[in-house]
Amino acid sequence: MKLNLIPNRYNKLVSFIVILPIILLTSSCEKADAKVNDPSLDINPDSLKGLKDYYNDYFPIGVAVAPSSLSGTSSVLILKNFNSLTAEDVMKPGLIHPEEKRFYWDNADKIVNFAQTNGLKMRGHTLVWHKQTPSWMFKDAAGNTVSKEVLLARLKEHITQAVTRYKGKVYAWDVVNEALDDNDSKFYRETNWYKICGEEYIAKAFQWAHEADPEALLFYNDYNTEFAGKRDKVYRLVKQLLDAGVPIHGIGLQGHWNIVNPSEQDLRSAIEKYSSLGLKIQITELDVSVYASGETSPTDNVFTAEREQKQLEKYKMIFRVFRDYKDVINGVTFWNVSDKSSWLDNFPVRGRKNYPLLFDQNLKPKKAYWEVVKF
Ligand code: HAH
Repeated sequence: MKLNLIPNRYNKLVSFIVILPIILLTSSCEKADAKVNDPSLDINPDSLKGLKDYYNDYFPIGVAVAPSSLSGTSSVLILKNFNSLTAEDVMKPGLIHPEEKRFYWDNADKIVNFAQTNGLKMRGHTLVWHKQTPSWMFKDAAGNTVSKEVLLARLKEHITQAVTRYKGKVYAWDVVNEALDDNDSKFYRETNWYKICGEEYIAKAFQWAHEADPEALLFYNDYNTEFAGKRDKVYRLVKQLLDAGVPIHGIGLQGHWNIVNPSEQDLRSAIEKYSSLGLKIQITELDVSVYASGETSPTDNVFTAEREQKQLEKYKMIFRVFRDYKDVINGVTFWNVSDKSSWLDNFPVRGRKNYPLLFDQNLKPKKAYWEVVKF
């Protein structure tokens, strides 16, 4: 009996020592396997790469930011995924030039300095626009509309100051934003710029930007550039400028798209038409709204599985097309960092939550992200 007891106990001990680690090992392997298959978890070797790394051989990937995005977790996400920055607002005329003799650079400087310190490219947005432009520009001291001469002189001063300050730091400028009308029956948008100066302000803006920094790439930037009406106008405007010898180097397609538009065909034909001018193309303000353009009052703000699927397919298609045209596309910039906050939360419907980007509200890559990097 005694003799039997010892081996029996010994056997149990041996099986405990041998089997327990095997059980532990197998279960931890299963966990590790599950992690490898789940792309959102950090153990995935792919997740060491950011968006910019997947697109290293294609084009820089940028993001529009506010100075407040440049700290905390959002700055970590930015540095991992993006290699170009645009100021969402703080370089716009209304923000850097609040009064005739006063410039305010602090916020713009913060973004430019962050780009410099971390080796990111920097785009400038924007020198001439009809929105977020200070009203003093168009008025004299008595409140009357200024003459063409006065307005052009003010525009020259604005452009010269901004472009000179960031010379060698901002590699590309959206010189003129949205100067063309949405309506097919009109060509130029009837802004204060147009009403006071006529079309001349456009060519002059490019000329003054070029004089201030001859190395900077100068863009005309607009939205709806894939629809036949706006597309043909943008083509005509840019061709006219080129024919007149105006220093313009690229066309910025804003890329404020949605789950329905643009179609692949419209996107391809726009890129082909613009690139036939011999210019570079950048996608300057990309996002894909989860609402179709006419959809102004959905019953809830939920990012449904159906919207998620449509968005993912749209993102997959547009990046496939971008890759096909990598020889002419030399930049793709997203308009905002993550679904935590986007200008589309308040446009075109104020307070309607949107989910237009590749990172969710917790700054994690969405399913659409994994489609964009899978090629
Ligand atoms: C863009 N306009 C602007 O270029 C950008 O500066 C701004 O921050 C957001 C969007 C797009 C647009 C709009 O503002 C109004 C109507 C249609 C399109």
